[in-house]
Amino acid sequence: MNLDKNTSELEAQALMKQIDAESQKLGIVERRKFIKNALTLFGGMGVAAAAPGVMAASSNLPPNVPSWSRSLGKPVLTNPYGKPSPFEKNVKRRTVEWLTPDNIASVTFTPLQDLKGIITPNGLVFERYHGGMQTINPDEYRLMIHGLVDRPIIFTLDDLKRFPSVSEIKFLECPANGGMEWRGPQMTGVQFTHGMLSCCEWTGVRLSTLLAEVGVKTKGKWVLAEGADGSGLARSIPMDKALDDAIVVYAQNGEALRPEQGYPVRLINPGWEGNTCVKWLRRLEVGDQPWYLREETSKYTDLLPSGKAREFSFVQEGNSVITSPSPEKPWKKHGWYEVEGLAWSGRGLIKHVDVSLDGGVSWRKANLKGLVLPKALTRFSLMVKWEGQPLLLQSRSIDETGYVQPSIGQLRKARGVNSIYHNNSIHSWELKEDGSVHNVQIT
Ligand SMILES: Nc1nc2c(c(=O)[nH]1)N[C@H]1C(S)=C(S)[C@@H](COP(=O)(O)O)O[C@H]1N2
Ligand SMILES: [Mo]
Repeated sequence: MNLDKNTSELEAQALMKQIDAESQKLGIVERRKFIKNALTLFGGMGVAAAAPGVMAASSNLPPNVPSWSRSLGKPVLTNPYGKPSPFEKNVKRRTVEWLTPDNIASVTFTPLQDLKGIITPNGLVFERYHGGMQTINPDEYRLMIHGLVDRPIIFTLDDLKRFPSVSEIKFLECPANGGMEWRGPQMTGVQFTHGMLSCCEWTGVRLSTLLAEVGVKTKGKWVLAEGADGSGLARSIPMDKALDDAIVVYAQNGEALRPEQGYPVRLINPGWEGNTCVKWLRRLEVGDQPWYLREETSKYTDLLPSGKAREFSFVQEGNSVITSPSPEKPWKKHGWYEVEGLAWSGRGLIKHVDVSLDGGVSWRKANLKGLVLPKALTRFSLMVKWEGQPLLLQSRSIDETGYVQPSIGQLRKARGVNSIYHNNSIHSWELKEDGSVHNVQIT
């Protein structure tokens, strides 16, 4: 798989021009020449990645005063909507070309290896579409609530924003996360083994608030949530969940939902399968039974060895993964390193994370860093001194219900290998003597 075709020739030329102009301003002719030569040298093979390094290698390192300390910077409003440094362009969503037949009913993965803390920046939240991304005019947006209710209603976006709002940090995970690993290690990086995962601060109205407004009839036991995109994705949510912590969301990490995440309104069912978190939410219909019993719609189930299917596996069970080191983040020198990763449970708080360096023979307790919140990503870390010995790295989470993350062997015993969904098994990385990291499985 070709992960990165770095920067194109054009971009490299633009970068060079910029460096040229800046150098001229400073009268740094020598450096400019040097860069020009270097660029020709590196031509066509990842030029931009080389250029910044080349710059640094010239006159910007101590004891010299770097160019950026001797010139004025760009004015305010250079980027009216800010964006990351051009040197961070490798931090991006990625697809796996062979995974889906087209790129409309498809998925991109979050670069977990590059993130810090627990919040996923909006531009890096993984995307999952059944019928592509839609861009909806908020003036033409409506949410209809009907079915077994006393006062069916159609809300505008402004109407929704007048209700008391909540803001909560919750993870969102597609149940297919890790699904390619049921039969054996397959994906080449943590972005692909675990990147159908994000964690945002979501703001919106509790679904319970809206349901109180319309008045649910006593026979109303299920809520059908339907999306406005062409896929018409619809999921039936049990009334208990709808009245518990479900949120009708219009903001994400402080700003309006991104189109990728269902602008202007989506449903968030904290801790539950991502597919229940219907984007571009158009309609909520209260019924007395799950929707698929009334009409054909697709269902998310797990095919078991017995030939039977497990259904209503709504909760994303306790999980964890080491994000550094990882195939994308090898170790390059001997000495101290911080092993870091993420743990999460759809049942609530992460209580405890263990890290093993020897494939699960012995375990050490990891630290939980920063915010530890229910149904949110939780960051763990452990300092490790590496002297070049090979390691078999694993992490194992325990949540507040006492649920211990299972091994892939335990999970296969219970579910076989025909499932796509709900592989929350302990993940293993093999760190070799050269510091490179590889996806392996230990049962
Ligand atoms: N309307 C609609 N909602 C949808 C989908 C979709 O295709 N259409 N995909 C679902 C699936 S399968 C997942 S995993 C999550 C992904 O949310 P994200 O794209 O914000 O990461 O959205 C869910 N909601
Ligand atoms: Mo999904």
